Amino acid sequence: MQDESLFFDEAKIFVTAGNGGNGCVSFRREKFVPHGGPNGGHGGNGGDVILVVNPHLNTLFNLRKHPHWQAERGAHGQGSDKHGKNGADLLVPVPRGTLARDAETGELIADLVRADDRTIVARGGRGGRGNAAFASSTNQAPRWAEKGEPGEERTIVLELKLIADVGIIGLPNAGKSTFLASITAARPKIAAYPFTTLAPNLGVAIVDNRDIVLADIPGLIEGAHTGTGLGDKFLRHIERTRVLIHLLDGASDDPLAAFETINRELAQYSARLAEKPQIVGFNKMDLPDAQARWQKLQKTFAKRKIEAGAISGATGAGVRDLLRAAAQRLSDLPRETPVAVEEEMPVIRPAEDESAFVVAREGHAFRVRGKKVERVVAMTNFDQEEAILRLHRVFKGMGITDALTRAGVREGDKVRIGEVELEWRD
Ligand SMILES: Nc1nc2c(ncn2[C@@H]2O[C@H](COP(=O)(O)OP(=O)(O)O)[C@@H](O)[C@H]2O)c(=O)[nH]1
Ligand SMILES: [Mg+2]
Repeated sequence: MQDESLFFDEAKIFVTAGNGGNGCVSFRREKFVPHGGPNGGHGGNGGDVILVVNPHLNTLFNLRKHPHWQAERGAHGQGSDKHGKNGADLLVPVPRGTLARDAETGELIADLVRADDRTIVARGGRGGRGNAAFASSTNQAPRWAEKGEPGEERTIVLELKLIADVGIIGLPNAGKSTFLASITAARPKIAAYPFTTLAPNLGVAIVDNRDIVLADIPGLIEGAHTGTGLGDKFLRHIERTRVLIHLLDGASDDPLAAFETINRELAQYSARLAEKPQIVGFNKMDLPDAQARWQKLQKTFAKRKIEAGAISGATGAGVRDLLRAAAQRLSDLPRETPVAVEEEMPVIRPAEDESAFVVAREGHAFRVRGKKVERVVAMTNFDQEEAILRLHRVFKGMGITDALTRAGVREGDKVRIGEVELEWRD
């Protein structure tokens, strides 16, 4: 799908944390001791999947190419109290400015801004305990062990919001790309990718010993806020810039109308975009047409108290002054203006009651849902009779047996918990 690949600032990845290793059932074997004590070791914990900022990355392109990430599982426990090794965590590198959301719920998981920011997106399963852990005064030789807990699985949508100080906006042909190319020391790294022109290009300019990151934001046209020309994808990129340089094609028929068209799009997308400080760059002043129009428009901008400068991206005339003005605006802003995605208030959830559960009918069967009960079942080895007996005790203790009885469960009915289907016995 060509269409899809136009944007590498969005990626969907599938992450699977490592399963916990199984606990081991084993008994000591000593000379002259007929029944040694239990010595089955624990399984190792599964590795987590962790998103980590790598400041050298500019895009999510690699993640689109490699969407599947699976961390190592924990090793199984062994006899002689040998615990399984923990599975290694899996680090998934992402560029600065990556937002991660749960694909199912849309919940914001992380906003990775600084170099080395990291967040766990899928937790490895806990290792199952070996039978040594279950020895008690009433059962000195338990013949069961826990299975490892399954690692979390999740689908995650990543969005890249660029972190640029200055956004360069303007209608197509205003001269944005030329302007960025003329001022920036480094050519953007993403140039090698074939669809570069549709992605915001980043560049760094040095103004009075200060690095300013600029983004050329293409795709703004009339109707952009409704998605025309995929403009809404680009508007999103502007959210994090702090100052805008608004370029006008001085050689076009009506630069002022172009100016207003863009500002309308910004305002219709969000009030915050409309309020961002703007400096107008009246471009292509190397052309006589532009020079003639500037005479009139300069006064119009002055009257409206809009800061504007005449420039030529082609010759470089006026460009340093414009950058200096932008740098000035930046330093006028309060230092750490929060430019992140504040419209999403942090979601405060009441602490989840892990042992809560619900019983529901599922056709002729019953389904029990709950975090703890699902975990306990997933960690039960149904080949071990004593493990099943223990599960029954846990069900009783949690009130699940009573709840199922009240719900009308009968001998022989199917009871589903997580991935497991049990046949009910009294
Ligand atoms: N004469 C002149 N042409 C320019 C100037 N800046 C850009 N252009 C030309 O205008 C056209 C559009 O420029 P471009 O940078 O691609 O605009 P963008 O669509 O805003 O990125 C290209 O043909 C450029 O060569 C300038 O300062 N003077
Ligand atoms: Mg361009």
